[in-house]
Amino acid sequence: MLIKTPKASVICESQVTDESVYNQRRDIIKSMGFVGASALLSSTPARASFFGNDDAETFKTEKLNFSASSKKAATKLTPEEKIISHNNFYEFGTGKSDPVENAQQFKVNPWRLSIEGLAEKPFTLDYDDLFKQFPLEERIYRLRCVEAWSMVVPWIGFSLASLIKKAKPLSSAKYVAFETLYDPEQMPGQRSRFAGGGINYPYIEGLRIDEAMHPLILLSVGLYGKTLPAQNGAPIRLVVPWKYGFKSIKSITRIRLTDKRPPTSWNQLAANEYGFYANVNPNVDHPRWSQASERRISGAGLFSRNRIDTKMFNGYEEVAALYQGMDLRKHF
Ligand SMILES: Nc1nc2c(c(=O)[nH]1)N[C@H]1C(S)=C(S)[C@@H](COP(=O)(O)O)O[C@H]1N2
Ligand SMILES: [Mo]
Repeated sequence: MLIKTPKASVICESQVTDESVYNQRRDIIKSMGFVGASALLSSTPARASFFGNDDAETFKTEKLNFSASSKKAATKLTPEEKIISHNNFYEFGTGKSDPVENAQQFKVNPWRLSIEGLAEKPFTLDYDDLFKQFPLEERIYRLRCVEAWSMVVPWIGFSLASLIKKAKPLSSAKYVAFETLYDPEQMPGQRSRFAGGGINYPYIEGLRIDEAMHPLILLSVGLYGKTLPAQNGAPIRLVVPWKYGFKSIKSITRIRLTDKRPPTSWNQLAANEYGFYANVNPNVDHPRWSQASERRISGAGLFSRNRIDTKMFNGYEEVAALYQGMDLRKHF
């Protein structure tokens, strides 16, 4: 009998998560400054890159022109080096530091994002359009992962509603389905069930159309004044601030208006753990852990007390009307 064993590099990707290694990387990033830090990390010999092509050009971010939002941040921003080095992006590995290490040769230009389905005027955006078709603004939003950590991020982007409106949805459009790039050549997590955490790729997500039209939702093309780093979902990703992080799908290629509720990746993987709605809700626990509090990832040390209470809808109460009359324990 042939027993398949995963490649050694795959095993260590998911195992090396202990704090000393984590801290060591933080120090490297600090000493390098942000630019070039990830390039260094991806060629660190202790951890073989999935790509093994260290001569290839590494991912670069560029300055963006945008208008700042009028609202000031109520909380301190999460430092940039944390936002770009503690990620979930299973296409590049299931460990928190896998994306920063494995995504540095990700090619995002040329890119095509289509908006299609039940619309009068479906259209496609190419890479340059992503930054030009709609005015860019900065919005400081909290991102709360279902794993009970959170960050405060200065995102840059435009509202999803403006993109959907431009396509002129038909009245039969009840839901919006989203899809991430499918490219196993570039995304090692898509090459095997093991490497990609069991998700059936491409990663997919969905929203009800009235949720999708809420002005809070951002299609983000940047953070901290620059285009998105690869590990944060370059060149364009969703940010739905009142829902758990897994709704905020990265590196989107397709947005489809539909009359049926679309399947979603995490719900397909474990329906009892990840619902379609995924609203941040301290009163509905994940079956394996509590959602009542969260660890705010901040500039403070790993051992500092930065656990805070989780707020309903992640604090964005203005969306409550969308769910009036719904049992949010049933529709979690
Ligand atoms: N395509 C894709 N999008 C994704 C994910 C993923 O694995 N693949 N992970 C999600 C999860 S679980 C979280 S918490 C956020 C993390 O976003 P960040 O890395 O920018 O903080 O991305 C979400 N979007
Ligand atoms: Mo998450």
